[in-house]
Amino acid sequence: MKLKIYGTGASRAARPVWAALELGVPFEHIATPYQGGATRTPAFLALNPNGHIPVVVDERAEGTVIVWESMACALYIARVHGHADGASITPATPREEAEALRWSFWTVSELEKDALTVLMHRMAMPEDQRKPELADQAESRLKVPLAVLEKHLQAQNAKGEAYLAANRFTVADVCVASVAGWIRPAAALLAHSPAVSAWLKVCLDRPAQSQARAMK
Ligand SMILES: N[C@@H](CCC(=O)N[C@@H](CS)C(=O)NCC(=O)O)C(=O)O
Repeated sequence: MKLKIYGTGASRAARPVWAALELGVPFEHIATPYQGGATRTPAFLALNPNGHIPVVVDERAEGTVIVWESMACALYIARVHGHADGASITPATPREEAEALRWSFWTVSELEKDALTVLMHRMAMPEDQRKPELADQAESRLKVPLAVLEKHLQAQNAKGEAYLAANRFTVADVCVASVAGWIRPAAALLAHSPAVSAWLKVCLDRPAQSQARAMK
């Protein structure tokens, strides 16, 4: 198959997989766990010298394209394998493109680190290794970006648009919701952002999201 996605569902690889599933693009999933050395083999490091998943490999007539960085992978799949028809997750106008780019970059710079701390220290790590004080500090910092996201979604809702970039689910929502979902263990924090909470639930309830997360 011409499009391959390396990774596992319980990782950042869920982002490009989610995008591909939303588009109905055929792809081969190369199951690659992030633990146990699979991302440190010479063959894998030739694909991504950082030794991280996900990696997207796209065999094209003009040559092989390799993409790493999960947000870039999801945006690439939407742009190159989707159709800018105003119906799919692919941005269809310059404004939608700008929203997808800015919210994806914003997510990795403003949200991801603290969201991951919340996930790890409230839920994912074994209880005896969690440090609740780290989660408390992360939640306190997250109030600032969550207020920014809340304000944007409120403005979108006031315009009759239910999603980040348009009045339809786009790759912008894939990129942001896949990280914002990590904050769900901080229910009290999310309760202060009703538009974010409602939007997040709608995004994460999409069948392609659970399908992506369930991939080995
Ligand atoms: N900024 C990168 C981070 C990738 C990353 O850290 N992936 C983790 C899994 S979620 C990984 O591969 N860890 C294995 C390792 O670092 O050895 C991205 O968004 O793709």
